[in-house]
Amino acid sequence: MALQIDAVTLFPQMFAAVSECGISGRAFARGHAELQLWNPRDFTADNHRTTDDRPYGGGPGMVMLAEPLAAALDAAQQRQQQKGVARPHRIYLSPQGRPLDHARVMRLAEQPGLILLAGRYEGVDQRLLDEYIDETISIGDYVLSGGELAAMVVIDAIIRQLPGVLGDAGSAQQDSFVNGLLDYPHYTRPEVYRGVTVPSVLTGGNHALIQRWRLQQSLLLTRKHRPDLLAKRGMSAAETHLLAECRQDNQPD
Ligand code: 9WO
Repeated sequence: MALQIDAVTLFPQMFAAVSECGISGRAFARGHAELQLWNPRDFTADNHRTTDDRPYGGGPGMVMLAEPLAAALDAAQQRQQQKGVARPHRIYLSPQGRPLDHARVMRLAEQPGLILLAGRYEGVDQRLLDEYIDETISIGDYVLSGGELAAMVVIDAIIRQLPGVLGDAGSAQQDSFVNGLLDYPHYTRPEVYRGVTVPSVLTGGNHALIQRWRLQQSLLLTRKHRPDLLAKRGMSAAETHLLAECRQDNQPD
């Protein structure tokens, strides 16, 4: 059964980036997932189609009204139920959420249905969040202009994990992040580009050596840029040896 995704957003046009392009676009076209967008502006009752108001307690900016969001979320939930999803998992995108990582992506990919709420302005009335949201997710420690780009990041990351979306080659290549390390560097033709030659091990044809070099590069890059990942994951004796044997020069950025 196709993964059912609904997103509530003031800017549904933005989601064309994920629904029409690349691997995710193809996955939607082939029916691995279905995306329905809901604009809270279409669920307003007043002539001005108001979706925001000033914050109680004062301060700068505006807060999204609970009522139009509730009506849009109810419509989304109704559609999910028509598609056979009794209890869709409801996610709000916010810097205040739990950080997104590979493990969380894999658990979300097991859900039959997801409803994503993308906020704008300075945020959403807390009572709406308390009533509707199962989980708040952050894609990183920075503020965006709204939750839409974060929602698209979540959608893209999940769709790549659905069975059949990536070919066999793609699935195998993914093992790189599955093993908890950063990816190794990639090279393609020409063998000499502006005087810089591809590392000779990659053109030497010894596949055991190539595998060993790639793991070594992954370990070096992970130690340099993401020591937190190495600490969390630990290293085998063989990996420790691989790291110890390379010299300080000739290392990736
Ligand atoms: C706006 C703002 C303006 C002045 C002072 C403080 C402020 N905070 C915010 C703010 O957090 N706005 C958010 C915009 C409200 C919820 C939706 N928006 C959002 C989501 N921005 N960034 C995200 C987000 C989501 C997931 N992961 C990283 C960032």
